[in-house]
Amino acid sequence: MRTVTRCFSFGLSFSLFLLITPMLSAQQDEVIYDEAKIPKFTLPDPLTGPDGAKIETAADWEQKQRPWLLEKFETQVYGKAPPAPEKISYKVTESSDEVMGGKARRRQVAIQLTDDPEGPVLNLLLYLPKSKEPVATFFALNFYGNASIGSDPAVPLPTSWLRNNREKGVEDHKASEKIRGTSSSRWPIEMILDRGYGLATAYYGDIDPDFDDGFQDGIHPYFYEKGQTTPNPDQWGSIAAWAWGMSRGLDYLQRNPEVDGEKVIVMGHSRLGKTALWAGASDPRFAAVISNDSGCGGAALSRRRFGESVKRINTSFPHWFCDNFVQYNNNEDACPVDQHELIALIAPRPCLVCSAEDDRWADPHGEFLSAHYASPVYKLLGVGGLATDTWPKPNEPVLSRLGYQIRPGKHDVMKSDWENDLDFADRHVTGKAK
Ligand code: GTR
Repeated sequence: MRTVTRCFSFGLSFSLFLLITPMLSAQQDEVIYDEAKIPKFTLPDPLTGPDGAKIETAADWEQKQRPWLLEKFETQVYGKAPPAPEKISYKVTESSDEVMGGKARRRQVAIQLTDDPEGPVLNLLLYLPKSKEPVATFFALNFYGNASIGSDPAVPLPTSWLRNNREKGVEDHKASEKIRGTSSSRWPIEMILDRGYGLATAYYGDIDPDFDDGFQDGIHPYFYEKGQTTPNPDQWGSIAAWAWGMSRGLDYLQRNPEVDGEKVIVMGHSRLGKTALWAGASDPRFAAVISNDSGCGGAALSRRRFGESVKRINTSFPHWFCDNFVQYNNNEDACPVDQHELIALIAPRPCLVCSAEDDRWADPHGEFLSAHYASPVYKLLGVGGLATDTWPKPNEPVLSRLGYQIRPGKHDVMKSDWENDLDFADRHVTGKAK
């Protein structure tokens, strides 16, 4: 069996897992919040090929193992996305060089997601520091529309379907003026610009509204074959659609000469952290990847079943992953891959995994272990792995090229998260810091 031939045979913390028992019945649905209750498991080894042979060179990784793993994530976890549309078409809908007291620029761009001019549009908001040179830029999707990230009155309200939310003034799935700035604590725009980076964002619901409607709305129907009404079991769910939409955003960013298209950092929180990881893994044009509290189906190891499990996530959010992923409900060991291999797919590019101490649902320790077990791939590719073997304490970020940080507090994006993200980008993307 692949999972046996590809298993790891090293690592102190991992061997401990092998010793830890009380085995839970595979059927048990109790949420595990205790390391001692994690069932015994064996992780697939990213550096063992499907035939059991060791991957010993960068060339074997790039030519054999990486494509094999990528295909497994495509067909078993997130679902295959279609190729990019043939034409890239976008329209600048608004532009100003006098933002934030004149120190920044703003661009708003409607990106056509399909070749159909009536098809869905990704409304991208881009803030840029005034700079003569193209700037490295963070690209992160948002949960409630571009107007929610700040107080800027020039940013229109989202028009796509939104989850109802009284505090944010969303009723009947439509935004109202009340939404403006309601997510601003997660978006320290001025700090990002002051550090010399651009910030691009777009509403994830522009790509695919985040509810289970059998994939009748959003981007999916535009790619159905004649007679097809829902994606095949190995075709894209919503996470893959959001990631694909990010690639379309990147198509535009790489054409804007104000942006350094070789230095676009994909970042995301929670379900959008899962999305950021998959976007970075599936689209090597992203220069670096940062996941924040991404949890199950993101950075956390599925086989640990700690906090949110594969069954839980597939039950609560049946539209996020491809239908093939459902066969791993209470059956994680049968999956040919685990999430450390998702991070390995990003190698040798910089990747920072971020956790929050109280965010146990997302399994912070499992997020760390994913980075830890992806490390051998970074080392094989000659860039050095995660610079620690032990789970760091909160507020002691390990900003190696494959990095990890945990902070105190809850499931959220905080200013301190962005400070680490910026420090990480300074070191590994722009080289502003060593
Ligand atoms: C939770 C879900 C998590 C995470 C989170 C979020 O309900 O269980 O996997 O994605 O939502 O995106 O906010």
